[in-house]
Amino acid sequence: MVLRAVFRAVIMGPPGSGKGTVSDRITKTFGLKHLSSGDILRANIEAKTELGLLLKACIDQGQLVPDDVISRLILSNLRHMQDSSWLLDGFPRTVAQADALDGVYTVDSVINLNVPFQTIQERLTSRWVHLASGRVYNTNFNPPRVPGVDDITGEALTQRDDDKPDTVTRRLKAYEHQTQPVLEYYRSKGVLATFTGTETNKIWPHVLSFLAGRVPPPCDGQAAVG
Ligand code: G5P
Ligand code: MG
Repeated sequence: MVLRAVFRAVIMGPPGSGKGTVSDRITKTFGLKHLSSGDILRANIEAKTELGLLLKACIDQGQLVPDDVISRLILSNLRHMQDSSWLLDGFPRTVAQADALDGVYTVDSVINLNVPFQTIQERLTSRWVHLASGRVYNTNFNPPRVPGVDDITGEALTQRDDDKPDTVTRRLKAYEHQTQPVLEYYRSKGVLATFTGTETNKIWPHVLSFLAGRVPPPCDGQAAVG
């Protein structure tokens, strides 16, 4: 197989399936740049930008934001990463968004985390996040060293407004109706790789060996497979 200089990947899966958690392991191991649509939207809400104020209600209700808005936002961020390998988390999540991405970039691999819906609700009610960095904790799975405090910065952790049980149910519905068709889109292109399980630690070794044969080494040589 001929390795290209850059590798472009998408990570998909229902809310709470571990996209952020696995993305963190992938970026640390392979040196890919990570772009999370949810993190970008939450940063806009936190900074009270015009976009953030416009979209907050939609996100808090567990609905997807409009395709044209999110596609423009993500594609403009990707323009600054032209020469880097990247991993997109949370985008695309409709077929219209996948088409918008496909119009500009070829996606090499799509990692699909197939985690049962029953596993998810409990995970999200015990999730704590560091908003500025997107670092994710869980009081059962990967608790912070000090409760309520980010390990790296020492800043306060918060819970996401859209992690309330009713909102999680709406997010799962949106996933079922609007995002699952995107899996078929990528399956038909031959780039979909599905990893099924209920525990990230059991899924991760499979993702690791899948990517090990595909991701070219980073130019700065800082990250290593291990
Ligand atoms: P987001 O931010 O993209 P979701 O709903 O896709 O949000 P989410 O909630 O961020 O996904 P995740 O990243 O898949 O979940 O999961 P995670 O954070 O890594 O793990 C969840 C929790 O489980 C954490 O506490 C973690 O520590 C824990 N955990 C992980 N593995 C295990 C395990 O093995 N065991 C246990 N016990 N725990 C574990 O999107 C948010 C909103 O933004 C808008 C929408 O409104 C969306 O609802 N949005 C978009 N709208 C339109 N188009 C787009 N492209 C959009 N992107 C975002
Ligand atoms: Mg996430």
